[in-house]
Amino acid sequence: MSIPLPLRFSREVSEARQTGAPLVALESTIITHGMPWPDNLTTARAVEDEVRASGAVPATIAVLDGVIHIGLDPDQLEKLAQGKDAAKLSRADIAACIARGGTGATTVAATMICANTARIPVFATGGIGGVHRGAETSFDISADLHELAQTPVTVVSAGPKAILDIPKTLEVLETLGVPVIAYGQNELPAFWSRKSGLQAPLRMDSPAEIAQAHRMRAALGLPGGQLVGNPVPRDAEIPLEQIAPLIDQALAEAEARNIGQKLVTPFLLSHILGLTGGRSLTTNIALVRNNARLAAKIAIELAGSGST
Ligand code: PSU
Ligand code: MN
Repeated sequence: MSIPLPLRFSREVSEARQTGAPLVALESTIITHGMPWPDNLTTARAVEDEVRASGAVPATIAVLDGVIHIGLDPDQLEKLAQGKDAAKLSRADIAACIARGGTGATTVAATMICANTARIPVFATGGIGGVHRGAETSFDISADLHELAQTPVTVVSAGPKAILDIPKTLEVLETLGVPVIAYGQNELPAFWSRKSGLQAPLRMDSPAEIAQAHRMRAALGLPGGQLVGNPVPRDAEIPLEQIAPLIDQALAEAEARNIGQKLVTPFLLSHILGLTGGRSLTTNIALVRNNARLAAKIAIELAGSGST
C-alpha cells in the first residue's frame, strides 16, 4: 500500500505549473554543504534571479520538516542557509528523512528524484558528484551517477568537480549509458576550469539541440537523464594547472584527517576555498549562475510546442 507523498509547491512554482511556464529545478546541498554563510544565501538568491531573468521559474528543492518543497519562499531559503542541522540527502536517505519529519538539503541525486516527481525536466547545479580519486580502494562513487542513469532529468553542471577522478567518472557514465554533453566546446569542462584534458563524448552548441536529445531519449523509452558540462565563464576560470596542486593538497589533508563518506566533498570544497584565498568560491558562484542561465534556456525549449 502506498501513502501520499508530502509535497508542497511554492506560490511561484504553483503558478508556473498552472500556466505551463518553464521551470528549472535547483538543488540545496550546495547551499548547506557547498558554500559558507552568507555567500550561500546570496548565491542561492542570485541563481534564482538568473533563472527568472532568463525567462523561466526557479524551483529550489529541499526537505523541510518532513515535506518535500518544490520552490522555497525567501524565509525558508534563509533559514536553510543559516541552519547547521540540515542533512545531506541522496537517494538512500531521502525517504527516511521525510518519514521521520526531518529537514535536509538535496544533492544532485535527490534533487533529480524530486524534480522528476514534480515533472520538472531540467536542473542546474555547480558540479556533479562522481568517482573519487582512490575509489579503487575506497569505493567512493557518488550516487549522482546512478541517478543520471535512471531519472529523466537533464542536469546542467560545469562538469564533474575537479576534486574527482574525471577519467573514471567518464567511464562510469559511459557504462551507465548517460549522455555527457560539452556545451559549445569539444573538451569536457572540469568545474573551476574550462578544460579537463578530456574530450567530451558529445558536443552540443544550442539549448534547442539539448532539449531535442532529451525528448528523443523519452521517445526511445530510455529511463535516464543527460549531463551537460557548461564551461565556467572565461573571466572567472581558475586554470587547471593552478588549481591542481591545491586539490592535491586538500586531498592529502582529507586523508590525514580520515575524512570519509558524505563529508569528503564538503571538506574538500571548503579546504580549497581556504587554499585559494576565496577565489574558488568566486568561481563556483560564477559557474552556478552561468548554469542557471543555460538551464533556463533548455527549459524554455522543453516547455515549447515540442517541435524545436
Ligand atoms: N555543486 C557545487 N557544490 C556542491 C555540490 C554541487 O558547486 O556542494 C553538491 C551536490 O549536491 C552534489 C554533491 O550532489 O555536492 C556531491 O556529493 P558527493 O560527492 O558526496 O556525492
Ligand atoms: Mn561519496
